Amino acid sequence: MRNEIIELFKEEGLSKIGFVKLEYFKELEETYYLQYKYEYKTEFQVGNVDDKTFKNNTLFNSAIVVLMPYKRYSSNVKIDCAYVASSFCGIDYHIILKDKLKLISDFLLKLGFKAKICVDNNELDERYLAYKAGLGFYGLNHLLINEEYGTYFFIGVILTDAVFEYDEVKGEECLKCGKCIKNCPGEAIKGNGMFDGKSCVSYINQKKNMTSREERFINQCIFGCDICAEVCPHNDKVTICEDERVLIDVKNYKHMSNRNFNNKYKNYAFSWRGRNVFERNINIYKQKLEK
Ligand code: B12
Repeated sequence: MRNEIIELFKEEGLSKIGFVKLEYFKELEETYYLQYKYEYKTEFQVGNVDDKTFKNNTLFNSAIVVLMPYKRYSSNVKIDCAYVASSFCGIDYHIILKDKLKLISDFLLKLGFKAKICVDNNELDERYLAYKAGLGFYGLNHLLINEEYGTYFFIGVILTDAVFEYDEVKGEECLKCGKCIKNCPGEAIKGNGMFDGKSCVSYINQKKNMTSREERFINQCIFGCDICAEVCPHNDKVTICEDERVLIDVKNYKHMSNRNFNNKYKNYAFSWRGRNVFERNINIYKQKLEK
């Protein structure tokens, strides 16, 4: 069955797949503890040490983890255009990845197994599962790094009660050059295993109520942040894409109605936060340009 699943994913263009035995991962106590001890946790973040998903899980035995690469764009954009981070440039990955995962979950359901699709919409630490599945290693920047895709991929998971032959963690390691730490605009990357989610610019530009101190971090990349990925030497092999991307002509930007915003952007991942956050960030960047 393992091979059949791998083949089904391959037909969908996905070739990085791993299988993990679901259990209570004791080592997370240490890492979660570190993350959350200093109030670094944001409302977007998942998991608790006593998370039932890992502790008392009786529904599922395994996680099938898959990586889906996304295009890497350059931040070399004309100064009067705002843009969104690479991960938000294409059609929403939640839509694409869930469709692909559905084929596998249907396959498992037909065989009489349980199957639950997870892409960001769950309490699971997806990076950790992908790490356990042997699909990558942790960078100092806290992103998971795959030897072929660098950091430019999304993670999708299927939980199932089926049992498989499982994969193992790979031995590779981050070069620990420290460029991500030096270049992180919010100083979110601490370098000692901790990540201050509240200072990550990707968090700041997605949150609803921003303080005036936080406004200082709004820049040309108005949604998400690519800096810790751009400077990472593990991404040197990832080609920079020249395709069209979402660019916003800031000086000529006109206020949009919700309906127009949805018509134009509803299939992009950045639209999840709605028009207000999008326009707020454009306006802050516009004011900075005018100064
Ligand atoms: C909340 C969230 C955010 C928040 C907080 C990010 C953060 N670092 O926690 C914000 C909005 C800031 C964010 C930003 C981004 N995110 Co995000 N995010 C999530 C989400 C929904 C939950 C993450 C979470 O709370 N994890 C729990 C915490 C405790 O994990 P952690 O911070 O990674 O802490 C672990 C590490 O410290 C780890 N660890 C560190 N070193 C080592 C070493 C070893 C050996 C071990 C065992 C463990 C370990 O141990 C901790 C526990 O596992 C996940 C989807 C999901 N459900 O997992 C996507 C996810 C992590 N994000 C993703 C992406 C693409 C991004 C952005 C690149 C988007 C962008 N361009 O702006 C940035 C990158 C920021 C960064 N450097 O991490 C991808 C990651 C892809 C990848 N290659 O890693 C995910 C998996 C979404 C997906 N389905 O693909 N994100």
